[in-house]
Amino acid sequence: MTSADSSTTVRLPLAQLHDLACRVLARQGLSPAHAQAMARTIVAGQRDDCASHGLYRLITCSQTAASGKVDLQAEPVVHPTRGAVVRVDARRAFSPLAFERGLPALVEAARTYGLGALVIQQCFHFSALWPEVEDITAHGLAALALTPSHSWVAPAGGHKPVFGTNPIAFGWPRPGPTPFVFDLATSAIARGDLELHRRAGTPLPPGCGVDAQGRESTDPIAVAQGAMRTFGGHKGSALAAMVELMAGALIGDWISQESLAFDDGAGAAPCHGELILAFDPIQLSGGDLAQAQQRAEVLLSSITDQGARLPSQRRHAARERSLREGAAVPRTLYEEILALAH
Ligand code: NDP
Ligand code: PYC
Repeated sequence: MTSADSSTTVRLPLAQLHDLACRVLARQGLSPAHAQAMARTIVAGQRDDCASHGLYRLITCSQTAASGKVDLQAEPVVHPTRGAVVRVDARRAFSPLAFERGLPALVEAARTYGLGALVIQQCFHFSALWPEVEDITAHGLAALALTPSHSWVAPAGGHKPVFGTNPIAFGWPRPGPTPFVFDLATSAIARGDLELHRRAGTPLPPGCGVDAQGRESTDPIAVAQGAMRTFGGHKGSALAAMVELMAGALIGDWISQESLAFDDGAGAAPCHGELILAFDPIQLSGGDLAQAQQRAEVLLSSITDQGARLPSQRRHAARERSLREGAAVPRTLYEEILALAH
C-alpha cells in the first residue's frame, strides 16, 4: 500500500469487521441471528471489494431499520417442502437469515429431484446475490438467483421507472474453492453504485439514466429523480421484465412497483420475494459431477486461454488479498460506521 493509500484507506481483519458489523446491527435493534447473518454477507462484500454491497450497506440497513418498515427480530418460517419447492416466509425481516434457514432444504430438494426451488417471500433485500449462489455451488450444485428491487429503471424505449435494478446471479461448481459466478444488475449501473456516485459528488458514466424530463443525464441526483436505464438496451429490458415475472408474479410476491409503493418515500431497502434455483449436475446429466466439471473446464479454459477474464475473477483476487492482509475500507466510510456503532 502506498502512503497515499494508507491515508485514505484502512485494511482491517475480517473478524474485526464482522464484530463491528454485528455491533452496528445490534444497535439498530436486530436480533443476534439476523445481525450475524447480515454481517456475514456485508463483510463478504467488503472482503471481495464490492464497494456498493459491502460495509456501505450498514448505512442503508440502518436507514431501513429506522424507517420502521422492517421487522428487526422476526424468525423466518420454513414451510414444509412440497416436491422440489422450499418456501420461506421472511415475515418482513431482512433476507440473509431467511436464505440461511432455507438452504439445507434447497440442497436436499436439488439432490432428490435434480432441481430445487427456494422461494423467499416478503424479505427486505439489500445484498449482492453472489454470496447465495456461492453457498449453493459449495454443495456441487449449479445455481440461479433472481430478485426484483424498487422500480427505478425505465424499459428500453421508455423513460418512466417500471423495473427494479433486478439482479441475476449464476453459479457453477468448478473443482477447487472458486466457482464460476456472475452476478449482475439488469440496470446499466446498480443503484448502490449510483448512490456511491451521489455521495462522492461524481458523475455517472454516460448511458445510465435520464432526468425527470426524460433527457439523458449523468447527474446521479437527476437520474434518481428521473429513471435509470437497463444495460444492453432491449435485451437488458427483457431480462429485467423476466426477473419481475419470475421473482414477483410467479412466486406470488411483490413486483418492484409494489415494493416502491410500500416504501412510500421512507427510503428503506426494497421489500419483495426472491427465487433461487439449484440444479444437481449428477441427476440432470445421469453421469457424475467430475464428468460435468471436466466438460465445463474445457469451456472456461477456452475463455481464459485467450487472456479474457472470468466473471468473479476480480472478486476472488480481492478475496485472496483480504484474507492475507485484511479488507480495504475507505477511511471516511470506516469512521461513519464506527459512529453508527456508538
Ligand atoms: P458489475 O457490472 O460490476 O459486474 C457484473 C458481473 O460481471 C460480475 O460477475 C463481474 O465480476 C463480471 N465482470 C465485470 N467485468 C468483467 C470483465 N471485464 N470480464 C468478465 N466479467 C466481468 O455488477 P453490477 O454493478 O451489475 O452489480 C453489482 C452488485 O449489485 C451485484 O452483486 C448485484 O447482486 C448487486 N445488486 C443487488 C440488487 C438487489 O436487489 N439486492 C439489485 C441490483 C444489484 P467481478 O465481480 O469479478 O468484477
Ligand atoms: O444496488 O441496485 C442495487 C440494490 C438494490 C437493492 C440492493 N442493492
